[in-house]
Amino acid sequence: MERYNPHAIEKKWQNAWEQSGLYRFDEDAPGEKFYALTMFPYPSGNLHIGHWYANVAPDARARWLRMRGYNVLFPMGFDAFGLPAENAAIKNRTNPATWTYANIERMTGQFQAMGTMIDWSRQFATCDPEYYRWNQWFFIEFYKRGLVYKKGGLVNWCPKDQTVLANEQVVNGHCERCGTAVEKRNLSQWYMKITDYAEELLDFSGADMPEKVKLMQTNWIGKSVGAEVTFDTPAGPETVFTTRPDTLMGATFMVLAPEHAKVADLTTDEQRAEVEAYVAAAGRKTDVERQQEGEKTGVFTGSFATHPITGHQLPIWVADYVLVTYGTGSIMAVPAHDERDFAFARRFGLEITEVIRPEGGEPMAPDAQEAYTGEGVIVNSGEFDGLSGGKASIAGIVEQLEARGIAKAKTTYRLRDWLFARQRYWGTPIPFVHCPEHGAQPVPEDQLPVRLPENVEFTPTGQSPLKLDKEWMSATCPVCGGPAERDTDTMDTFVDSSWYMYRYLSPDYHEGPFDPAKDPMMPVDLYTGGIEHAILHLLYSRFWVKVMRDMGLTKHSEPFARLRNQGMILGEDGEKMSKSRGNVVDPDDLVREYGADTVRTYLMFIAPWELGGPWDPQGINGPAKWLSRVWNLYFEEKPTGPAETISEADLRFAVHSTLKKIDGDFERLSFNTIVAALMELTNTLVKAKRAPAFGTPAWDEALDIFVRLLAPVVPHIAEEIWTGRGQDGSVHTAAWPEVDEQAATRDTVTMGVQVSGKVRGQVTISKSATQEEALSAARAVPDVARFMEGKEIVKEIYVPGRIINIVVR
Ligand code: ANZ
Repeated sequence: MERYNPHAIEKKWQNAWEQSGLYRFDEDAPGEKFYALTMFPYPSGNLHIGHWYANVAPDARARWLRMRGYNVLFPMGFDAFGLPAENAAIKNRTNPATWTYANIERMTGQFQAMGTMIDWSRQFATCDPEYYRWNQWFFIEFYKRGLVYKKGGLVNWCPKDQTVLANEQVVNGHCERCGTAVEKRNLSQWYMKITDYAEELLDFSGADMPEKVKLMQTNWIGKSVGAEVTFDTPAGPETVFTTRPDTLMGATFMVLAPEHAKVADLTTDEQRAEVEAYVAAAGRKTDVERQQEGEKTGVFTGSFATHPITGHQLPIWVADYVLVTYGTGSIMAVPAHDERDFAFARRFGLEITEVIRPEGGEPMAPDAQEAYTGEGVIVNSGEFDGLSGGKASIAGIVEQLEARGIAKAKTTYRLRDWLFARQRYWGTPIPFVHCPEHGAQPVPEDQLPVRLPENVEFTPTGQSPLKLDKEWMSATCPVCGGPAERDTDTMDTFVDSSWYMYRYLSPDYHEGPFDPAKDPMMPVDLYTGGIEHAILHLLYSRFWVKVMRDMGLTKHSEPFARLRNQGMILGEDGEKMSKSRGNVVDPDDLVREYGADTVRTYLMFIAPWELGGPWDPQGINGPAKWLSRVWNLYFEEKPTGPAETISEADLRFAVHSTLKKIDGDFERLSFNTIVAALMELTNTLVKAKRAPAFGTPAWDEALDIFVRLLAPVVPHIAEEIWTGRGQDGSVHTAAWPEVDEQAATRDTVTMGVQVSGKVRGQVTISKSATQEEALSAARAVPDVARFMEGKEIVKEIYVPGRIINIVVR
């Protein structure tokens, strides 16, 4: 008999599957459709262990569904635009396209070595002109719908990447990609009006996503319900946004953001030098510095605002704790009930007026150390006194203020419009031309795609590299036919992943981004990937699909019906794998040493899939040995050794209860327990070879079922066993076995018996045993009896199916 040698079988089967088109998806094939998708990788050049971890388990699950009769689409592509390609190309003096396509080829080979059931006939890269042409088409369609606009203003600028960034790409004031502190620049930029969909994006009823992901998106959208209140100022009426209109009578001063348009007008001559210095200093600070909880800073403008109810004169200050990008960029400060205002008032000796008092509480002490932010009764507020105040009761207050024309109900969102343009080379060119006569005009559809020029110097300068290709830049105005200039910005690369799930449905379709006849394949039934995409990618793609729906392109409102996140495989040291830490595990090396099936098994077994965990270099030996045992089970002569007592019923119980468990585990995406169950069943089968069950119909059934159970997890060895047994076709198109419920259940249960908390023996009892039956059977177990000898029983605990504990003294 030959020993298990993965290298002799894996390549062979991969080639055979490829040749027979085994994994080609055919929408006309029978079976309920199922669209399983794993987030596509960036073509960095190498599939690392994290890619394997992310792909292997969903691949196994897609295979399981297919064997259960679903018609499964499981495609893959490459998210190919972006800065790394550009940076690598600069470093290696090549073109980003050359670098990217070479990487794609290499990584496709690595995916194939994994033995996945990916349908490669549908593969595309987002840098293919046939793909990005539809980004351009969408951009123009969105523009026609009023969802794309160009606007000047302060934007986030990464000085290292030399490009603007969307708010979503700024993490705690730093560039999400390179970690450089982000600056603000005043630039005119293209935006996408995602804020039109803010409210709908808060509705997750059509998207089953982990709570954490929903929460992160909800916080990012940041809905605040409150009111707008207008104050008169010497520079005209100024409206503030407040979530606490119930505290209006406690407003004792007003604060403007340093960038607020009225600052210059409101600043008196005496205050001008101080205010200008402050505004300039604030402009030099990064957002991180401004958001830091330090001592509050600010300056008085010299002007006053008029309180809309009392007519009191409130001093107007400028302070950088007020953000120009939120609400109206100005606030009414209520120091008694807002912590930031309180700190500010204490620092600058401003008035503090209590207007909310806890039910039955004492008045706020003059030397109070903090603001009171809770609920209570309104005080010091004239006609409003005695009403309840606090976040919960603002609706009633707003109504009253509205009736008196003082406030207007207002809902504000933290979400900003999506800054869409980048001043870099490797992205989709914005399909607009600028005509001196007719301004910005979309490129006519029949001229799409506007292709990236190939020979440009793309070292970042802060200006788009496309500006350097004068020939490329010259165009004609679609309105007057006169000379015009192409827009030289490229799109944010998040556009590419916003609708790619539709492209897989008809990757060669030329009449539109996808063939509308394939729309019923959507939404993706199960989308899997990393939690790092919880906000940007998911929010953008959810937005995109809602617009597609409103355009009449799709019937769906959500791209992903169900989302699940895998965890991360860390280095042996528990740290994130990285070249600089020297803790990177290379899957290619592992495949060379152990074969893909072993690596697949280990990655499914190593940890609960959604948690991940540290790599254990010893751990892979277990799966390697297991597969050898599996191999021997089928291909080795009947072994000699002490006889076992496994009966036909025992064997059928083991097989069918395992099958049932595995079905449940696949359903719940509990992959490590699937491998554990397969290993346990292997032990039983190996023993059964030396037991009365051997050679019976139950034995044949066991071997026939077991090879099918192996197929999703270890596709190569399963295929080899399948053919080795002389079975027809491929195991991967074989039917998944049906659970025989009767065989899968047993009315007995084997439980450990504890004496004073330590397990001393085992007892097999009827599941319907009474407490007394269970305990007397337990006491009769010889090892248990031994530990009870000469002792007094103080307590006996029996939890059916779980615990038997006899406490002695
Ligand atoms: C008066 C007030 C009284 C407020 C009080 C709070 C408590 P969220 O919940 O995050 O939406 N605010 C408004 N615009 C701001 C800006 N541009 N920069 C900094 N702060 C701003 O916060 C809304 C509250 O944050 C608003 O309600 C306003 O202060 C402040 F006892 O108005 B409040």
